Amino acid sequence: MSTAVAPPAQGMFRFEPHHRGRSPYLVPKQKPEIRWTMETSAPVTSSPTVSSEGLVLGASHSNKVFALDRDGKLAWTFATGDLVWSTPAIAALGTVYVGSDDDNLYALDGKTGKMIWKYRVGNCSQTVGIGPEATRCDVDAGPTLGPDGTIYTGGDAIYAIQPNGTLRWRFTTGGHVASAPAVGDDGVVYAGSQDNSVYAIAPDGRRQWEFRARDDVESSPAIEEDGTVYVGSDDNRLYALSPQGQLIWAFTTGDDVRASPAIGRDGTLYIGSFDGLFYAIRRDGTLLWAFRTGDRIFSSALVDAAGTILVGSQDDRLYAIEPDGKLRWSVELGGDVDSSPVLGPDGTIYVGTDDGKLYALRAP
Ligand SMILES: [Ca+2]
Ligand SMILES: [Ca+2]
Ligand SMILES: [Ca+2]
Repeated sequence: MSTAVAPPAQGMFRFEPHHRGRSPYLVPKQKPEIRWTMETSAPVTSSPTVSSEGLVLGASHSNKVFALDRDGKLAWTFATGDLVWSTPAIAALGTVYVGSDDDNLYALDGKTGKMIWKYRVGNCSQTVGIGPEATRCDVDAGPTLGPDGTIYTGGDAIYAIQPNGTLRWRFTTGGHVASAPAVGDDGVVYAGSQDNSVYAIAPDGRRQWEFRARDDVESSPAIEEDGTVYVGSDDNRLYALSPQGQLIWAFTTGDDVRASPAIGRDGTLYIGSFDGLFYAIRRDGTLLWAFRTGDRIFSSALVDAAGTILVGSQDDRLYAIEPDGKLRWSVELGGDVDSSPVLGPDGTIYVGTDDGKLYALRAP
């Protein structure tokens, strides 16, 4: 099966389909100051996305998706029918894709925020609110934009949706999928599920392999240049899996690993755990260093162009950590920093917190 290659997407969760978490920009040397905040009145767990024109897209548990210019001026908002955990993705031509706990994947016009289409994921009898049936079809994974523009997300299964809003394939899982699918150069799609498995799915939607962890896999996989797949699990481990689905190694932390790994340009893996530690792990699975934060880490790290790491913690801080594991600076924000930080071209950091705010931070 040949795959057409379109211009790369402008942004998405973990930045690109391999999910390596690498930013082409630099984390500020100096401790940054708050430039502006956007008050959303509900926790911001979703990660911001910056368009190539500098538009900042965010979403929150206020049910809303919003776009701000680089000065924090609101360009548009779009209301969904329930909480938004999903991170907005922006395609090459500017269409914004985002999921909601109302069980829809939305395509929005990036300039106006107007809805182009919505796709109902699954057929849950209760779409909004709390309880197993209300959350089973939540669209909180990614979405991830593949090299040919296909949109991958999760819900009651793993979904591949065409850019025109029609289904390409649906892959059945035994549990909810909160893990944002990663897409390899060969078009193979990898995602985890609350059924404890990691799945590899061929471009035609058929199963290639399944790897069983010992607990939920909510972490989103990352794919290295050599095809190795790295993913965390609630069984406290970070797994390294071969492209054929064989276990290469497992690194054990002290608690759930819900964050997604970042892969440095030298192959070093960076990931936090609910044990409060942030780990740098060599590609052979041995510990390089660990950095202690004051609470659980849900936020997925960013690696900048020079190897500096940026990550949030539920101790309400955003940390910049040097490649050798030493603290560069940390900033206290107003609540758990579960959102994954992103960098703009000018070094501005965007991140959301549980206090309901989206922050723009910049060195003085
Ligand atoms: Ca729902
Ligand atoms: Ca656990
Ligand atoms: Ca906290």
